[in-house]
Amino acid sequence: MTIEAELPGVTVVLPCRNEAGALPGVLAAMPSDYRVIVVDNGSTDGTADVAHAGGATVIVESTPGYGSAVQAGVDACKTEIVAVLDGDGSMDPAELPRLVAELTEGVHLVAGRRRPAPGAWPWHARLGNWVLAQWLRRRYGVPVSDLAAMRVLRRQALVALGPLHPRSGYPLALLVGAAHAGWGIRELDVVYRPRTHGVSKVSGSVIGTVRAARDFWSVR
Ligand SMILES: Nc1nc2c(ncn2[C@@H]2O[C@H](COP(=O)(O)OP(=O)(O)O)[C@@H](O)[C@H]2O)c(=O)[nH]1
Ligand SMILES: [Mg+2]
Repeated sequence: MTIEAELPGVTVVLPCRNEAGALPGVLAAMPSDYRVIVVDNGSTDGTADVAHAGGATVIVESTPGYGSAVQAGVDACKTEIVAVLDGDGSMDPAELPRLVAELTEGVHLVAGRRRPAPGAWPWHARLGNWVLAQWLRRRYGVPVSDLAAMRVLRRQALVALGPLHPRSGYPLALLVGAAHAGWGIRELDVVYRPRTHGVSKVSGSVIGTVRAARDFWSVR
């Protein structure tokens, strides 16, 4: 078996499609000792330039979808710890150190449980998320009440799960994989605000939620 060279510290993966407006605020709130990888997927608004200007490493992933973007970012990480959150300003990177601190012995994943501010989370997306989290609890005993859009993980454990899902099924596939692998999982509250700029690509509309639900369904 090859022993991978692994750096200490945290790399944050930000999947971004057309997040040029929100990204400067997200990057400005990042803990200064964290590395940041922005994974762009065909943005047309200069997201990659904004990410470069903000000091992030930029990766261009050709396969569209949230899961493909996250996977590409994780593949490029070299640090012991990987964090993933949205690049739309809805989550606060300043909360990451608190999650990282919970990644103690035997814990592989610290999952953010979104505590929404008014207007942050459309009812259909929130309901779908709740139903799936209940299903995960009952079927696999995964101790979460949110599908953990913001998460902190041990990189080697994540890589060992292999490819998960190319689109919106990724967060659910991750938790199912984590259950099969017997990961230690902790859940902590995180704030969830309305995105600061731009428009939702996933669950902001009913049609987007239906698409996401179809992806989730394919994970079971
Ligand atoms: N690179 C990439 N990022 C994506 C894609 N779809 C969504 N994202 C990003 O994933 C994050 C969550 O998407 P968002 O549109 O906010 O979904 P919502 O929170 O469910 O409304 C944001 O940072 C998006 O820019 C994609 O196909 N490629
Ligand atoms: Mg969002």
